This record gives sequence, structure tokens and C-alpha cells, in this order.
Amino acid sequence: GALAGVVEYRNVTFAYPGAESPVLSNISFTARPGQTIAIIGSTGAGKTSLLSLLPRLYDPAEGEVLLDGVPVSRMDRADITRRVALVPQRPYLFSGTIEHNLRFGKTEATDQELWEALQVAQGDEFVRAKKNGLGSRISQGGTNVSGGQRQRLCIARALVSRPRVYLFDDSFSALDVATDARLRTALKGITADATVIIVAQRISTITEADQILVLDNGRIVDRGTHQELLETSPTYQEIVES
Ligand code: DGT
Ligand code: MG
Repeated sequence: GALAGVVEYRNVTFAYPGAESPVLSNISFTARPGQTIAIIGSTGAGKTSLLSLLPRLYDPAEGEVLLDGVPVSRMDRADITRRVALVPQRPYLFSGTIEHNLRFGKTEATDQELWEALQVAQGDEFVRAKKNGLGSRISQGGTNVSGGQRQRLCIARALVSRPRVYLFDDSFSALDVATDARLRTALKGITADATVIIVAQRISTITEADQILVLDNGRIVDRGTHQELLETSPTYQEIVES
């Protein structure tokens, strides 16, 4: 349906189990299909923690995270996983072939779909260059591919799963600026109808986002487009200048 993929955080407060103080306080925002929402903020601001609440790696202490109007706390994890793909900050590959890593439960994907996903993720060249292509083996943890290649394979894996919602946690940082730009241009086509939430370090990755949330010490201190934030947000200006 037209609504599929609406993400809403409503007054969310979150503390890690056993921790005294919350790492996220009163977080509210909505991300809709067709939109790209970017989250930016210094290290430790809570960006990864924020993303982790949608696939229910943790549950908030207060407030609610909703997917298409339904609190995720009332949804099956399997149901959430079908609709939400998280590309984690430390992308993980398991021992097996590249194909096995890309499909990850999505057994009906065709080889052509795998190659398309690799092409968007800027990973087709290095896979094609391998003697066994998609059948090349990845060692446990992906130690026999570079950090950038690992990131590209994990981005491709997310694309293969055709989710309604993409969560990219700093997924473009190991790429050089030109590859980052190419990847995001290609990504736009394939994710046009999906909801995209991007955590980024580099401003150039997010200047075209529909909305940027500036996170500081677990709170959204400012929000707006790149241009709006340049004019109104001292915190954003600091990040731009750093
Ligand atoms: P980054 O990736 O370095 O740019 O930082 P963020 O913005 O992703 O920060 P995040 O969400 O990883 O961490 C926010 C705060 O939460 C920070 O003080 C560290 C703490 N924290 C993160 N992960 C855990 C965890 O698994 N357990 C506990 N107790 N604290 C954690
Ligand atoms: Mg993080």
C-alpha cells in the first residue's frame, strides 16, 4: 500500500540495560516512503542507538517506535526484518560464498538481482574480478575482503532483501568521496519508493536529504534541510566546519 514504510519515533527515551542515564531522550520524528532522513552528530551522540530501536535490538524505556502506525513492540521480529534492512556500522559477513552472504535468507532472488544490487553498491567490479565470482568464499567475519568491500557487500545484501525501510549506519564512510557519490546516485533509483534513514559522518553524503536531524548528547537539537541548518543551527555549522 501507499503507506508501507512509514517510520515514527514518538517521544522515545532509551537507556542501555544496567546504565544509569539515558542515551536517547525524547526523540520524535517521522520518515515517510520516498524520503531520505539523515542523522548527524558527534561520536557517542546516540546515532547507532537510535537506529537499533526500529529492528528491536533494544526496546525504549519510554515512548514508542511505530512502523506503519503499529508499535514495533507489538510486531514479530521476523515481520520487522522483512520490512526493515539495517546495514550496521560494523558490517558483518559470515563464512560462506559471496552469493550466500548476499541472499541471507532471500532465497528467491535471481543471480541477476544479486548483480544489480552489487552494481548499485559499487561492488560488482571486485566480485567479477574474483576467479569464482559470486561463488567466491568469504572467511568468517569477512576478514579476506577489505573494510570498504565488506561495506559494499552489506549494502548489496540490504538491497537484495527489498525492504520498505533502509537504515544505513555510517555505511558510506569507508568509501572514497567519488565512490560514495556514485553509490548514492545509483541508490536513489532503487530506493525511490522506500524510506531511507542515513547516519553519516560526511556532510557531502547528506546535503540532499529531505530532513537532517542533528543529534547531540541523545537529543535532537536541530532539524531541517542542509540549507536551513546552515542558517539556523550552530551545532550543524560546527559539524560542517570540522
Ligand atoms: P559513533 O558511531 O561513534 O559516531 O557514535 P553514535 O552516535 O553511534 O553513538 P552510540 O549510539 O553508539 O552510543 C551512544 C552512547 O551509548 C555512548 O555513550 C555509548 C553508549 N553505548 C553504545 N552502545 C552501548 C552498549 O551496547 N551498552 C552500553 N551500556 N552503552 C552503550
Ligand atoms: Mg554509531
